[in-house]
Amino acid sequence: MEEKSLREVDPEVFEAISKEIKREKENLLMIASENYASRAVIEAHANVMTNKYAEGYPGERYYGGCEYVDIVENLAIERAKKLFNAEHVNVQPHSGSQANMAVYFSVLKPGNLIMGMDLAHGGHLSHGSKVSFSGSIFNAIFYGVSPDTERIDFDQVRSLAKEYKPKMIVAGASAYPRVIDFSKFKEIAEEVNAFFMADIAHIAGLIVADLHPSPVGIAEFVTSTTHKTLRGPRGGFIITKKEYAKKVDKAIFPGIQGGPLMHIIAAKAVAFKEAMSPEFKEYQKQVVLNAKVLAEELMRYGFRLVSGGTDNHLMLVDLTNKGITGKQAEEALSNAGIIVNKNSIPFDKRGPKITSGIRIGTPALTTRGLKEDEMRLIARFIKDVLENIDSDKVIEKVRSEVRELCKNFPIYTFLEKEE
Ligand code: DSN
Repeated sequence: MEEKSLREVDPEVFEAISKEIKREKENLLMIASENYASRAVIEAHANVMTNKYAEGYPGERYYGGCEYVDIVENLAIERAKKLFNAEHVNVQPHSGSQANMAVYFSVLKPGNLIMGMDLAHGGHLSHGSKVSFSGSIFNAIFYGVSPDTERIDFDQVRSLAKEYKPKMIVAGASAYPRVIDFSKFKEIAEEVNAFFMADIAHIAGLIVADLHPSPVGIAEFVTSTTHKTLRGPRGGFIITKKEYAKKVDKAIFPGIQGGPLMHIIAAKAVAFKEAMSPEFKEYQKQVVLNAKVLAEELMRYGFRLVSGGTDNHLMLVDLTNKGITGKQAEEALSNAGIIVNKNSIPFDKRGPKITSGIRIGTPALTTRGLKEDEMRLIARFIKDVLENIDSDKVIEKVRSEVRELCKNFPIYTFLEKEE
């Protein structure tokens, strides 16, 4: 076999990857669910374990030659168990949605009722939305936030649970800036004899650093991704109590997945190791502090934040009083080198393709080393752009300030020779 480099074999893909590296270096990545995986994590999943079929679990595979992939899967499992104080972990889900799918299939039957957080109030597609498998295979009802506090309305959670008796209650969100009270959810689940699943994809890193209460030991099932605040490779995992271990493992394989992605599992093992370090805890503290400072500065500039602030790594900005839509804001900020996503706000009058808000997160910028002073500067950039979205001059000025700031916080220097 000829061993040519990617650049030689496929210059188009090589160039797109090179441009993506440059984009990640030269912009302020503020999408709350994104991060910069470490060099070790990147190296761990760009390797020959992508070649290996390993259907089954360590020690019980359907293929020969699994001795080394067993090592990495066992490392990933043991590290995740230690990190989250878990009885059982499955590290094979290809994504957060597949982790959720496996949990549903492990104890529910098609047509059973699940109750999750309304997507329009910050929930997730895979928590019962009609347009996802979760809402087409299962039936779903939704709770949301209260209009006054914009925090989860537990009176509504309880009354819906009592009226409809869901088989499973799902907590977890992709656009909720406040602490989630998992114990309260569990209390309600017990009252109606429902399973309780907590999806911690967004806040897993905060949980590891004790900056958010953990649902492990409370919920029967905890699902997560590895690439958000946890800063690992793109993928998912499931934590469960011992009594559901077999059911969950079977639901993943052979239930919904075939061969696990062993190169990704190797990178998950590395990410879990990194998450055990004291530096990781310091990093998470800074993520939360940065979000707090950014939120305060934005409010000082007259932006309205959903629920009046943030407890975690993200905030939702309601742009109604600024007379612009989320779509306009996303585009203008992107032109200035600030990457966020338009996002519905609770009770949004606009549809999901336009929206009245944007979601902003601090995990990736904190990985780059940005701290409170830079958050104040970025709040000013955001204000300048959003108050002048039709001014190319203002956007160009902010764009050059963003470039300067990015230059002062280099990232992925080990990839420079690849560009
Ligand atoms: N799409 C992810 C997010 O941005 O939060 C959730 O899957």
